[in-house]
Amino acid sequence: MYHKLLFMSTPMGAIGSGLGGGVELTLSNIATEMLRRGHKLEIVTPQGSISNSLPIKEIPGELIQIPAQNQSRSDPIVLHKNSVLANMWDYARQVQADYDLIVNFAYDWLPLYLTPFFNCPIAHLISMGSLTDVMDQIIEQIAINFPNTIGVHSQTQAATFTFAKRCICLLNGLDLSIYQFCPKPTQNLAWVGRISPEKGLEDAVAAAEITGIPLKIFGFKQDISYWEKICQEYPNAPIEYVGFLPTVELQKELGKCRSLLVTPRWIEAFGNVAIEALACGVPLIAYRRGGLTEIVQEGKTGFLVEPDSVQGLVEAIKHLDEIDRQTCRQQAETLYSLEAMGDRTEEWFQKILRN
Ligand code: HBI
Repeated sequence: MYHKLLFMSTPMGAIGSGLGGGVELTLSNIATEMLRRGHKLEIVTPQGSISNSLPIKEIPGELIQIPAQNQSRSDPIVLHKNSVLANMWDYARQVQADYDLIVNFAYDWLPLYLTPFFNCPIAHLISMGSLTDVMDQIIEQIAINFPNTIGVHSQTQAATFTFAKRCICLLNGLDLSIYQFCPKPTQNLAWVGRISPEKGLEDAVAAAEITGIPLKIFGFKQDISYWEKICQEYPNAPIEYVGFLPTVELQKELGKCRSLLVTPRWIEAFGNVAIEALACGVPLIAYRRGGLTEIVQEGKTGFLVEPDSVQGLVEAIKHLDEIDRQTCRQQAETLYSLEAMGDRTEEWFQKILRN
């Protein structure tokens, strides 16, 4: 049974710009797998997107959607003039008759509000936990009136919403063929992510200073003053800022590390960098917070640590030799391959189309 799918990307940035965060990777991976399975598909995305083989439809408009994670709970919805989000959904309205299912990847109010106005069914893959009252309300309304159409990445993320039991949990998936298993690591620890306060980098740096084990830092320096504050606070920490690397280069460097430290201050819906590390055979040391609590298999593929406890990180580092790196790769192959994610996603789509 083949479907005609219309994927609606995030308005945060053109595909390939990196501005769309984890959603860019998620959308591209699901699209690749759906095409491989024989489904027809088009991706609607802001102008300026680059995408090797994926069929994209670029839409003009202002990329000025406020990042939802920067809003406070009571913030109202803001839609600017010539919003690319509004333009993308006007295009979807015009072509909806050519598709069996529309899949929304944006964490925005408009696609959810428009759902009852469309004839074509719409699936929403929600990329973050509960952030604002107005988003919670509209997601709940759709979850109730359009059963099975709300997808999430983890039970912990779903649990941030009052309607958790109405959410379909999809985990996430990667193209494992671009992640090479590395059996023999160097001594280095790794930290990967946007360098921004909610990612808690300072704790990983503190652990490197205490243990004296070098820490390689990968990621986009989003908040320069935050980075400079860390350097002033830990002048002797053995850290090296590698920079933002594209996936193929990142996995090569990450794979050589003894462990990935994951130190989020906020509830990460999932943990894309964590499954990238597992795919390379790299054990995880992560705060017991958010989606990571469902990824780390305690004592087998890593250790979960008391949130915000640097001492906990230091303690876990001492036990790294107990972890078999092959087991880490195995978990990625069992749970996070494109095949496994494709099965979960296809099943979700069928469930909606059977409604
Ligand atoms: N904020 N308003 C808004 N819309 C999005 O689609 C969105 C966002 N913030 C972050 C984000 N998407 C992606 O980076 C996700 O990967 C989290």
